[in-house]
Parts: sequence; structure tokens; C-alpha cells
Amino acid sequence: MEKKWWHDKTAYQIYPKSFLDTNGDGIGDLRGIISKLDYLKDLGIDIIWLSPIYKSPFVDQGYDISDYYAIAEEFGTMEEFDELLAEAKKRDMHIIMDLVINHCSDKHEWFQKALADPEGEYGDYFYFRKGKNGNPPSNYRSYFGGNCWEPVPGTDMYYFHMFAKEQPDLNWENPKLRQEIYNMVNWWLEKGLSGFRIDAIINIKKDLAFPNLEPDGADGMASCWRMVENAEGVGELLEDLKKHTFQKYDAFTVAEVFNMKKGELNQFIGENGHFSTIFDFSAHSLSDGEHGWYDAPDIDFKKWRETVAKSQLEVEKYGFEANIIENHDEPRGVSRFLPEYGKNPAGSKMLGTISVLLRGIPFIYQGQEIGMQNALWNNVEEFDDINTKDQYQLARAAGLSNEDALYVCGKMSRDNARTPMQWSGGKNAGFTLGTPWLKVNSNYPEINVENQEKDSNSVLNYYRKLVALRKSPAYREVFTYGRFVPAYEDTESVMAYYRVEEKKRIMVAGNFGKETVELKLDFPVKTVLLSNLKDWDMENRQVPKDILTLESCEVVVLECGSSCI
Ligand code: TEU
Ligand code: CA
Repeated sequence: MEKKWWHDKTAYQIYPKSFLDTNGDGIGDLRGIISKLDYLKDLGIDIIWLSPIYKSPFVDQGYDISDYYAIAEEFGTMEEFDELLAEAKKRDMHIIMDLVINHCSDKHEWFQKALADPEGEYGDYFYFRKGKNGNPPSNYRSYFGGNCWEPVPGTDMYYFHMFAKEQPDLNWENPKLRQEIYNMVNWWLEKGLSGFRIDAIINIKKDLAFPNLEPDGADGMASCWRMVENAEGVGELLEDLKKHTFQKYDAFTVAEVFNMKKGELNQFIGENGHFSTIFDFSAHSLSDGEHGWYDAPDIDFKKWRETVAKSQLEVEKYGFEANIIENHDEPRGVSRFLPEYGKNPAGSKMLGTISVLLRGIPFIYQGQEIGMQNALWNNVEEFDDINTKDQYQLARAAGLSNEDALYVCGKMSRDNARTPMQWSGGKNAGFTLGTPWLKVNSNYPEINVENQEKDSNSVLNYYRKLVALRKSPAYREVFTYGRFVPAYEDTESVMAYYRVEEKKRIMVAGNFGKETVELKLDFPVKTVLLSNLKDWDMENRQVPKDILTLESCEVVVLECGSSCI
């Protein structure tokens, strides 16, 4: 396998609106990010992904872009962005931006012109279609509720949007539109950006016949992703995009891909794939409800363990995936993947260890490194997220009481990840001196960076050790390129695996159960590299022999002797 510059990197996702506010308007900003570059460097971060910072009406928090060449005023100026790039570079860190090109904002100049003349040049930048007998062209339900077809007032036309109606889908069949996008991508890469996280990219290919589909809900509609699954030929569009942009700059690209077809992994992330990597959402999909959040199942430990292992084994045949426990669209990993007795510092460290040492590119989401958890939501007005509001209505329509609907939204809401970063025990967790745009999680007096800086046993200091271990000269190779081999799969509560390469065998094992377990060791242990509970006395060679005892929520990283490869 040809080595790439990004293979051994550790990434961090910043959600700028909630990271750090420096001017008191309650909204995080670029100045805030610049001021925390040293904090991120200290954590061991190489690549920073910024969720969208482009000009936007923020209907979907910046994923609705009205000007691809401008920085949102809320976040700062282009000069400040250039300063961020330069400061990151000084520290040998890479900045990647979110690339939202399946759709733009209805306030984008292109769409405004298209609306004024749907049959004209800009009309062809989008999908405008005539209705059928007074009905929308087809029965697709958008991701955020309602029909994907929005009527154009005063006409018999509709335009197509898979997300909110303020996010019209761009017509990738139009070469002119594609060229506009390529120019824009290259403009940012020329500035010194190292690459992109690419939003909802599989959605760019539509079934142009837009046929009605078998309804999958009481509303008589079908989820629009079913159309995406039926559409053929996204690969050609993605190759064209890569060839005209990323490839020329050796850019790092991490794509958000749902609904990939079977057998396509190699085309997406193989040696000559469309992208450097894609996110592994397989574990997250375990809590997809059939109809929505209201019928979303809880994560079952054994299914989770099996899913992670299966995905790791499949991916290593072709390339690398990006591993996450959470992002800005997901509830907090600690609240989601850990049992009640594990939603604490020990559990946070255990989950972090299992995730960060997998084969692939680790992406740490802001606040994960201090063990941030879901917030408590008291009423639906506390939510800001467009998706959560829709899911709340969906739950009520399905017969759930206000209390029950709040409970399911509280568990799954994207706002759980979007509450302000908890920097200190001071006012608003040190996020802002003004009024935060979204409420601060009430647990900030206990969970915050300031406290954890002072405590050598904190989750933060553990994450620093964890990332440092992954990147250390002695172990970088095995954690980057070593094979993934699942272990102890027949136990009730242990998630364990080896990372193996020619000269090294590392074992990572965490006990997700409530009771202490004993594992018979299959290989003699040379060193304990990391542990979240015990202070192994290496001087006296107090390494586990024959049997490894793991307490509840204990995780260890062991190196086996050279004789056990
Ligand atoms: O998400 C794409 C996507 O498919 C979402 O519907 C996702 O499944 C959902 O958020 C899970 O609750 C991307 C962005 O990550 C998201 O923030 C945007 O809202 C969306 O695209 C539209 O740009
Ligand atoms: Ca601000």
C-alpha cells in the first residue's frame, strides 16, 4: 500500500458556533478557534475539521450556504480565516473545511436568479419540475420532514430539496454548475486548505425520472434516501470532481456517505478511490429507528462489538475509514454507547481508547476529550435544531405524550453535541460572556477543561496520553498500519482487539460489564502501555501474567512479547 501523508494523523472536529466566543455575542468565532490552537496541539491533533463557516442564513446551522466565497460575519472575517490557516501551519496542523455541495441556501444568488426565471440559465442549476395533477412531482419525504418538492409561488413548478426547503438541491447533471463548484473548491485549496469533509455527497446523484416510490409511512410518502439508493452513476460524478480538484492538490478528503451500495467500498476509499476516506457510521446506524427517533432502539453491547469488528475487517481490505464516537449530528458517545454505570470518567476513557486505537483515522469531536455528555432538555423550546423539531412532531403524531417525545429527542437530538464547549466552571462554562445561542449543559461545573487541566487523572489528560501513544515513534506504525484482529468475542462484556504488524502485537481490551472479569491471556505480556484504572508498576515488572483481571469499565493497552507475533 502506498503511504499517504494523512494515514497516521489524528483529527478533531470543531463546531465553530459552539466552540469559543470571544466578542460576547453568544456565538463561537474564528478568534476563539485561533486562541485554542495550542490546546489542540497539546492534545496531539494534526487535522482540524471546521463545520461550515461560510456565509449562511443558518436555517440548518451553516449547512445552508448563501456564499461559498465568504466567511459568515457571525464567525469573523476572511482575514481572520487566513490568520487561522497561517497559525495552524506554524504549528504543523492542517485545516479542512466542510464542503456542502449537494445543496446550497435558498438565499444563494444562483437560487434567487433561478426562482425569478425557472426556465432560464440558473433554473438548470437546480431541479425544477412541473407538478402532477396539482400534486408534487413525486412522493419523497425530505430528511427534515415534509415533501421534497416545494411549490414555486405563482407557477405550476416545484423545486427539489432533500433537506430543508431552504436548502435547494444543486443539479450535478449540469456541467456549468459542476465547473462553478470545481472553481470554488480549487479557490479554497489554493488558499492553503489541506482538504475537505464532504457533506451528504452521495445525494448528488438523483434518479432523474423521480418516480413515485412505495410509501414507508402513514403520510403516504417514501424516505427520499430510497431514491438515492436507486440512482445509478454517482461514481462518475465523484471521479470528475476528484480529478478536477482534490487530486491536483494531494488533498485529504473525508466524505459523509450513507446508503452506499454493496461492493462499492473499494471505489470509494480504495487505492484510487473517490475519497481519501469516509466515516464509519455502522455503529451509529444501530440506533436508526424504522420511522424516526421515537422508535429508535438502544445500542446493544454485543451487536455494537460485532458491528465494529465486522466493519474494521471489511475496510482493511481496501483502505482506511474515519472512526468517530460522535459528531455534530449525533448524541454524545458516552451517553449512547456506555451503560448507566459507565457514564463517568472511567467509561469515557474506555470508550475513547477503544475508538482511537482502531484501525483508521480517529476524529475526536469537540468536548469528547473531556467526556461531555448529553444535556437534559426540559421542553421542546430549548432545542434549536431543525431536525429535532421535526422529530418531536413526528413522535407526537405517532401518539407519544409530550414527556415521551421529549425523552426520545433528549436521547437522540443533534443539539446534545452542539451545546457550548465546557471550558471552565465559570459563567456559561467559559464559552461566552454574553448569552449563549444554545443552552450550556448543566453539568459544566463538574465537566470542564479547567478542572481537568489540574487533575492528572482527568479524561482530558488521559486523551492526551492516548493520542500521544498512537503517534509515538515506537507505536505509530502498528496503530496506523497494523491489522485489526478481534479478540475475546465469546465473552459477555469485553470489547477487545489486537493490532498486529510484523514486529508488534498490541492488545486493547475494555470491560463494558458491571462485574470484574478474568481473561486468559493468549500471549505473554511485555508492557502495559496504557490503563484507565490501575497504576501498573512497570519498575517491578508487575505486568499481568496468564490472567488479565479487568474491573468494570477498565481498559488496558498491552504490548505482547516479541515471541508472540
Ligand atoms: O448530514 C447528512 C444527513 O444525512 C443527515 O440527515 C443525518 O443523517 C442526520 O443529521 C442525522 O440526524 C449532513 C450534515 O452533517 C448535517 O448537519 C446537515 O444537516 C445535512 O447534511 C444537510 O446539509
Ligand atoms: Ca462571537
